[in-house]
Amino acid sequence: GAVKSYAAVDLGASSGRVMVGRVGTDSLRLTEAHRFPNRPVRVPEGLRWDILGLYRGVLDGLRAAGQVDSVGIDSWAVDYGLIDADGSLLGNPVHYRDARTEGIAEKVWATVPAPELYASTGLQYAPFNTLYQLVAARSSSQLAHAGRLLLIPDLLSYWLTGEQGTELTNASTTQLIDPRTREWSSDIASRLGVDLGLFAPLRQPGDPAGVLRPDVLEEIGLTGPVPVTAVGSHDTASAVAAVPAAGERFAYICTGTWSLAGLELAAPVLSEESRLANFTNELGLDGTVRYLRNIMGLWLLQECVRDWGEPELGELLLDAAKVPALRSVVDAGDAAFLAPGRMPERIAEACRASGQPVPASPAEITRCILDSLALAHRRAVQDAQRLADHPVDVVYVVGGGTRNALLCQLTADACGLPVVAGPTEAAALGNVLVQARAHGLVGDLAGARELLVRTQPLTRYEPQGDPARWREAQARLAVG
Ligand code: LFR
Repeated sequence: GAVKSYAAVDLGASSGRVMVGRVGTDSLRLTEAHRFPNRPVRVPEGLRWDILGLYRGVLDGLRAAGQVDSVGIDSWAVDYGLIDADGSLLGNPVHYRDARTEGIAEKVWATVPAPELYASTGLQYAPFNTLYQLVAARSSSQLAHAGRLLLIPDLLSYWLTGEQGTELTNASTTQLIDPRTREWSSDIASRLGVDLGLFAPLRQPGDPAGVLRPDVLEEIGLTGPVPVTAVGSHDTASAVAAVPAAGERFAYICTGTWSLAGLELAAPVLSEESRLANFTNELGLDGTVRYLRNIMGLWLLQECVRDWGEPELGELLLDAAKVPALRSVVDAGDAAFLAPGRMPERIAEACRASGQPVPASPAEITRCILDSLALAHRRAVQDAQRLADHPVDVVYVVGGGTRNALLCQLTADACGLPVVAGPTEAAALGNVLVQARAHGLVGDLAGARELLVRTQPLTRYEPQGDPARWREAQARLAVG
């Protein structure tokens, strides 16, 4: 049958890429057209995204991708650009790790108590949820001059097409959407002084999102019309769409800068117990809910590697594998690790504070991070099953962490469940599959996942060792 080509723009916190997916009725091949670093910049007012550099990377990538049948864009969540009455971007989008939201949540909860906010929006507490960012910016002159707010993928899509929209899966990370109705929560917004008129109309994954503008086509050397298709524009929504699972009894962990660990559910879990366990209900494809917990993820290691002057990662992991297991662990869910800088010292301090041996060498610190991540994966997978009353038999690991065999094996050991690892470029694949589906090439979500199982290399890890060791390590941390 016919093979179509889709460009998937996938922007992560440390790099962006443009991938080309070639999809037929029984084939799926992904190749990389262009990869570029994403380096945030600290200016006097705070930490900012280099959005023009990212847009340049997108254009370079689309040029390298060549003629395609459609383009889809996904990125990290919660962040946005403000647009003035002339249609121009106001300032540089603020990075979610910027300090401006410190102390804001307490202000918000004084107006809408935290339990009520959770029952209405289903989002776990994270200082950077768009709602808190908007409240932090309430009296800024940029917000006063803004006519429109576009989330990062929607902003890039606007620059490419001239059309504005708000894609639903990413909108669900603003803390302004009700996960039961999948519509804006106007009551929460009005009580907190957030103008929902800033947002462009909601779009569903699969909706058309315009065509590349003539000047864009000319710049990248393509022939129009080239449509842009709304995908699960939150990278985690795209990654979950590409979990190669069958049935319902599975957990997933999307690994990268973050580890997002949880379940795919048919309805949100909004109980007070769930809020206290800090689980989030983000929206997925086809009416699904991504019930998951944010864990600091490989950010902990990325920041250490930066601090150590970028040593070779493969060697570091080999050395870490030789360090005795579970000597010291930290709480990889702790928001204390959110900000950049001094990561090896902060990890060592956390070990000292909990009375454990203090890791010193890069190999020891790396081992501590991987053990801690596996432990946090275990806790999230166990808590999610209990809170959602949804048992699982297998854990799927997708994303960048699938390259880290030690992390995959430790996750299997910690969870006491088999881990199936792959695909690595899950977000890009989910992005491609939603475009292919919008054009009638693949069936429903289950059909798309079957295609992944048939076409993508997957690695299975069986749980090993004594699970009691993980229980004991968990007991050393004050949490859970
Ligand atoms: C992962 C991710 C997470 C989100 C975090 C911040 O890339 O999108 O899902 O919580 O980045 O936006």
